[in-house]
Amino acid sequence: MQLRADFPGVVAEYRKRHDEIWPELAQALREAGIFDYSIFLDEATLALFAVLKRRPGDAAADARFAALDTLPVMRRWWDHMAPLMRVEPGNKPLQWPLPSMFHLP
Ligand code: RM4
Repeated sequence: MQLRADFPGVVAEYRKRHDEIWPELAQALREAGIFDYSIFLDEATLALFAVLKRRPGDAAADARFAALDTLPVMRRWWDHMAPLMRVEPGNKPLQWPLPSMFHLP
């Protein structure tokens, strides 16, 4: 994801809004099987790197994860965050995959 450099104080505001994440959104993320979710900032480029972990083997949680983008609370959150982030039409944050370069299990 990508923060917008033209929003004054964007880094502090992005952190503040996530420190105050809506309980309803946190609950939806957990119900989608997410048990560990972090977002890191590249301060030089304002790129955000998100990594989340999900519990395997729960088909209902898998279905909720697949449907996360359609939830009204997620859409409201995206609208709330859109002034701070580069977004697609509909305000979903722009996202792009990062190829794995190394993994030592
Ligand atoms: C991010 C972005 C993601 C959401 C997290 C909680 O800024 O909106 O879509 O999953 O917040």
